[in-house]
Amino acid sequence: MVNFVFSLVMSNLAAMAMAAQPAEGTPVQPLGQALPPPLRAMLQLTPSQEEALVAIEQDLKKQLERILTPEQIKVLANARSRASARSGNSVSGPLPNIIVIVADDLGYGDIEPFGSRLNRTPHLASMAREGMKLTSFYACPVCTPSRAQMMTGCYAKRVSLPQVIFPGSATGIHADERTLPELLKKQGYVTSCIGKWHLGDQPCFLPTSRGFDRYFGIPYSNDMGPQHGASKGNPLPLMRGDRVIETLDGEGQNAVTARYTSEAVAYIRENKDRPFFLYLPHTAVHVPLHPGSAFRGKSKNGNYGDWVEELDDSVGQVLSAVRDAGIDARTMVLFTSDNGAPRVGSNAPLRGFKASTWEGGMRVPTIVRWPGTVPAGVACNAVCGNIDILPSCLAIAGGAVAADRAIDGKNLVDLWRGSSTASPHAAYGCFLGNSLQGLRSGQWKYYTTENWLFDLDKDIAEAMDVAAAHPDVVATMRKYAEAIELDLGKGSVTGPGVRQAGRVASPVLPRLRP
Ligand SMILES: [Ca+2]
Repeated sequence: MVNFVFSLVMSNLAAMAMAAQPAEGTPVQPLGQALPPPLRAMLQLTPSQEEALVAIEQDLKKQLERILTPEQIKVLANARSRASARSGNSVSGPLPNIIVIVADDLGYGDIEPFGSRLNRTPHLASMAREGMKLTSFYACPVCTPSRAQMMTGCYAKRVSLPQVIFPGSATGIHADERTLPELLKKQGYVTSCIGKWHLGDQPCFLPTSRGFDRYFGIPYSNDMGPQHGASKGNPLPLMRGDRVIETLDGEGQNAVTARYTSEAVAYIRENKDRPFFLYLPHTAVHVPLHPGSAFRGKSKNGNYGDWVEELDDSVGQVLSAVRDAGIDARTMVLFTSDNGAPRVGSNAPLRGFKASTWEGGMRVPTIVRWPGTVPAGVACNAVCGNIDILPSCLAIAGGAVAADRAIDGKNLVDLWRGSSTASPHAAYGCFLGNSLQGLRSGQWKYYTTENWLFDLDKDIAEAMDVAAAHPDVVATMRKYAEAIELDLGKGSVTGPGVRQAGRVASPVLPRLRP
């Protein structure tokens, strides 16, 4: 045991070297924190063991500073950084913070860095200049399955959440799934969900029952008022934790983006000194449209543009909070949307709208920003999607996906670093509900039922079927589709790789009055 602990401590000598000689602007690791949180979590140390380890670390650090020159300490620190990079683990020093911002129903062509000239989004434009645009990033055609994919790292069909769920639904993420916040907590993160959850409103399915320390927001879409009946809108429950704290009417909804943003900024300030995961799925810009009063009537694109511009302002406030907290270089921020826009928005230059597997239904504007790690001002066209968020975030937190179950997502960190431009997916499945309607592989998009093939490099708008000219590509795409359907089943058939959703026997509607 002594040798084991000693080897663990020795393996982090270089980390202590970094603490002894921090690079300019690098926060000094507190003594006793030299063991990375993943190792600390694995060891499950008792308080007295922690104390003893701290003493050993302090002693070793002193000896290190006595024996080695400052130059040698720098060499050690650099060697550790290189080792981290080789292992795909971005951790060198404190674990990076992770912020995932998700817009609701925002289209590919709705923001400046993806071509909008209608909506003013200077903060997202700036985020793209400081980071990487992911130009072939896929969500799902609708809300719930997209969120299931982000939280589980699996195709929604695999975890049996392929359809939109409604207030009082009996289903949610199964307790046996390992959600992204649960996995990050094991790595030592604190976790918060602020915004639209849409993965079940029963107590056992709420964010605080699925890995988040905190929750604040409207638990489903903003058109699901009582209870998705004729009024199709208000009132809506605003929750904190597992309780309804307010009932929102139209005015209440107008203020919701600003309130989410204030909560997010406060959370960043409060947790800047420890690794945190902030998941910020906005209610904006899903219909009915509720821009805040400061933005109403200000855009050139009606209420929709007003709300897009408020969303952009919110991103700006979050990034400012990160900068002001001095954690810019150790905070990865990902911005994306949960599906393409309906007709009120723009998916230009893509074909189709929300609720379809045309590119416009599920290819979404996505930006990753992490100064010093993600190169600035570049675009990556490798095929990837929101099933990859879980493995990628876990990788930068020093963890790895569970080996005891199928996880469809892949680690995108090499793409994000710019050290690779190759998609980790031979083929990415495009599902509508339980049906595998299409596949994206490299430049090709293939539709399984119609036998249509589009060359997206030449025809991003999917206007010309070229299947007849490329029988070899069609044959390969069919093989990919067969492999997925062998695993997950064809259409409504449940394949061997499908796992059950969580289900309660007697669901209840959330009480609208607190
Ligand atoms: Ca949506």
